[in-house]
Amino acid sequence: MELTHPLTLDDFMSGLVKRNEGQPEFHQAVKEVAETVIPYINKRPELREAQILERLTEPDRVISFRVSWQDDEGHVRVNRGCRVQFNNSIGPYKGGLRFHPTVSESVIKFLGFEQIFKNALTTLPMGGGKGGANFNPKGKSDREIMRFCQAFMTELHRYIGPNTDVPAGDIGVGAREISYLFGMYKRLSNEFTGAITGKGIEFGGSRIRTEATGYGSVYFMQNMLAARRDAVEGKTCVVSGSGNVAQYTTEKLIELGGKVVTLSDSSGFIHDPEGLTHEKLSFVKELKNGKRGRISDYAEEFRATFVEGERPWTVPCDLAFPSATQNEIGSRDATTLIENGAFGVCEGANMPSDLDAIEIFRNSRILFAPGKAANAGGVAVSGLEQSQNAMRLSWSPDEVDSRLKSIMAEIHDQCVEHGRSGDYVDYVKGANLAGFIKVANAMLAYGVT
Ligand code: NDP
Ligand code: 2IT
Repeated sequence: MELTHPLTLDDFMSGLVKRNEGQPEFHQAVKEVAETVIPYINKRPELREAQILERLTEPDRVISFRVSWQDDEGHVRVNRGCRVQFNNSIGPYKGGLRFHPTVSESVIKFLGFEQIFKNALTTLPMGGGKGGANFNPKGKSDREIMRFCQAFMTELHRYIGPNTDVPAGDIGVGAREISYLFGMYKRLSNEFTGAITGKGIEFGGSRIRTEATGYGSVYFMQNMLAARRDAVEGKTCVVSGSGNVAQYTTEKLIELGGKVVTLSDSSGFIHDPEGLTHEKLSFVKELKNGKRGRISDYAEEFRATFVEGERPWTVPCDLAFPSATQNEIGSRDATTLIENGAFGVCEGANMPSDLDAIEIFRNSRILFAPGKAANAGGVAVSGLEQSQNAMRLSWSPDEVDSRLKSIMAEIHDQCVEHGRSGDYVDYVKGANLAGFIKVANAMLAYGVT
């Protein structure tokens, strides 16, 4: 009988918070989705009766495991590894692994939850999952990283496989870590299968996977701008982060005539008013991917300033590309960006804007692309890597790039279809609804599972 009352956000969230105490990042990610899908659920009683939102917010399983390894001094070290297999309604679980000291069950659950909708938006058959460890790769030797990755995979391999769950990279997990992880997976399973994506080109990796998240984020911005007959050329852009996503966002922006004036890391940001060039970006790639140094070195190498301990949102810009980590934009940052003239924000990172910042962006009606739409290019090309592995062939860079472009355009179209009201497109509502409807319909079709 209670089903005759409409579901309210407050009731739903108070239950969710009770069931998931002490997991603020997870609460935040769910609230953003619930707010936009509950009005839709209230119009489709069959979704309410089947408890689709309640089921969708409870992971299929959470696997937690010990990772014991030895550092270069021979000391035994212990970390906690985790894999959240959230939802496999439309395909095998798929999502990255994060190695960072801040990793907790809450962080992995927020990422796994977002991944369900993001993966649905790509149009490829992928479910949602995420994993990682509270391991800090900073300052570790290559051998320590190898031993950690091997210890991590010694446990994880039991739960993954090309038709079950396919991990990839995320913060702290790049080409080097994926290689160690895949090498160990291959040994333990005695199979050469595409159970991990982001692999090297020589052993089953896809062209353009390294570039895909950053390029895809810029393609998404191009789509938003094109809808109002505008383009990236000549725009001043603020980018945060200096890792994989930030580097290839910057590369594509430079290629399209944008002027990127900032990059950052956890120590602070650099401001280069003249803008990055391909040569300056090569320095950043070598610094971050090779030497694993700090972004402050950029300011010493070129004529730029380094602002310690701050984020770049006070630097005036037309377009902002938060590409570092969650909750890096709060309400004050959002207000500052808008006051300084920013009219487009594209989330390369996962959940970089907190709920207050999102509200400010939506109320101001600027172009705001949420991460689950804007950064879906990475997992999309991971999906293409899975296809190439299954077919035992590899596509050319142009072929993968053109598929990436059409997938980002398709995601943009879905956001417009579900988020348009009058001449305004609410990309948050559009992305959440489009992803939700696809997964919810599949869950409904399966009955109670
Ligand atoms: P990387 O590890 O390559 O780079 C992360 C960057 O963010 C570094 O510059 C790092 O600085 C900075 N950073 C990390 N944590 C913090 C923090 N707590 N405070 C300030 N800066 C921080 O990761 P990626 O570029 O791959 O990931 C960046 C974001 O993009 C993440 O949110 C990730 O989930 C998301 N993403 C990544 C995809 C991918 O394909 N790689 C796909 C879709 C989304 P420092 O070196 O000082 O730690
Ligand atoms: O957040 C993400 O989408 C990723 N880290 C990429 C996941 C993947 O499976 O390529």
